[in-house]
Amino acid sequence: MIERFDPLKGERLRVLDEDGQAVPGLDPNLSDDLLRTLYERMVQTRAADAKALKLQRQGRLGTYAPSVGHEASQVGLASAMSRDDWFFPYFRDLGTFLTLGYPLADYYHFWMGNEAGLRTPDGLNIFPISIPVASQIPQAVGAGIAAKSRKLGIAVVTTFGDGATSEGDFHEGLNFAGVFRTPNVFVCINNQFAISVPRSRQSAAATLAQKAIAYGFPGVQVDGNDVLAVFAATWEALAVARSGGGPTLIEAYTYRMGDHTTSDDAARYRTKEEVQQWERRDPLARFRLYLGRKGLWDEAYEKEVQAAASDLVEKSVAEAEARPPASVDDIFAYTYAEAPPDLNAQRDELKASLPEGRR
Ligand SMILES: Cc1ncc(C[n+]2csc(CCOP(=O)(O)OP(=O)(O)O)c2C)c(N)n1
Ligand SMILES: [Mg+2]
Repeated sequence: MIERFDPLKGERLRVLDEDGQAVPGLDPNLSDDLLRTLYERMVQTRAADAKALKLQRQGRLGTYAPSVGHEASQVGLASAMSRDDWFFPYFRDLGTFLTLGYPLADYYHFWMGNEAGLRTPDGLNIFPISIPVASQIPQAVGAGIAAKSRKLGIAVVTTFGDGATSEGDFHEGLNFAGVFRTPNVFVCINNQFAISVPRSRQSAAATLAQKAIAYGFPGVQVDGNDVLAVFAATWEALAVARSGGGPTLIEAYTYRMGDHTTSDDAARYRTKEEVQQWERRDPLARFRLYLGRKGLWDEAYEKEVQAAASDLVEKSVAEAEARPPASVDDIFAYTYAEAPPDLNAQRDELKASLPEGRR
C-alpha cells in the first residue's frame, strides 16, 4: 500500500475522511475488538496527558511535553508493533508508551523528576526517552544492525519530530540504515513546529517523507490524525523490516495542539484560527464517527471508556506520588565511573543543605 502514495507528488495516505468514512480499498478491516482498543487507548492518552498538565500547574510534576493531538499517531504506530520489536522513543510519546504496555505510574514518575520511572519493566523492549533531539535515531539504527546480524527477525521503531530532521543524527542514521538495509521503521511525527520554528523553516523539501528517497528506501506521508492510516502504514513497514526488506520512513502529518512544553506559550507564534482549523481534524472525534458507523460507539460506551480512563489516571498518579523521592546520590551517580573531586564536593554540599531525612 505504501508505494501507492508518492511523497514527491504530494500524495498522503489517509484511510478515514473527516467524517470518519473509510476510503474503499484502504480500510485495514481490523476486528471490532482491536478497533475499540485503539479508541480506548486514544482516550486514555488524552486523559493522562490532560492530568499531567494539571499536575505540572500544581507543582506536582516537572516540565512536561504534551501529546494532545498526537493520539492517533502514537496509538496507531504502537498498536502495529509486536512485543518482540524494539522501540526508541522521544520526549512526546505518551500514547506510544501506554499502548506498548508501559505503566502510566512509571511514566508520571519520570516526569515528576525521578529517573526510576524510566527503568523499563522486564518484557518491554523500550529504550529510555531521548531528550537531545534526534539522538535516538543512530541508537535505533545500531539496534537494527544488531537485530539483523543476529537474525532476530524483529523490527526497530523510532519516533522523532519534524525538527529532528534537521539534525546530523537524522541524516547519519538514515544513511546508515539505507546502506545496511537495517530493519528500522522511522516515524517522523510532523506536528508543524519545533518549539516556535514552523515546518516551513525546517526544510525546503515539500514533504519530510521524501527525504527517504535520498537514502535509498521508501518514504510515505500519512495522515497522522487518522489512526487507521498510521496503523496500516506502520504494519506494512514493520513486515518489510522484519523480513529483510530494509527500512521505511513514515511521516505522520499532524499538529501539536498544545504548547511545546509547559514552559512555552504557543499563542506567541501561531494564530488561533490555525489551531481552530486543526481542532476540526481531532483524531478522536474522527475515529468516533467511524466507530459509530460500524455500530461500535454510543453514549453509554463513551461513558464507560471515559470512566475507565479516569480511573487509570487517578490510580497511576496516586501510585507515582506514593513512591519515595529520588536519592540525591542519583543526580551524581551515572555520569562518571569515578566522580571527579569537585563533583563529590558539590554532592556533599547539596546533601548538607538538605533536611536530615532527604540526604
Ligand atoms: C540537540 C538538541 N537541540 C535542542 C534541544 C532543545 N529542544 C527540545 S525540543 C526541541 C524542538 C523539537 O522539535 P521536533 O523535533 O519537531 O519535536 P516536537 O517537540 O515538535 O514534538 C528543541 C529545539 C534539544 N533538546 N536537543
Ligand atoms: Mg515538531
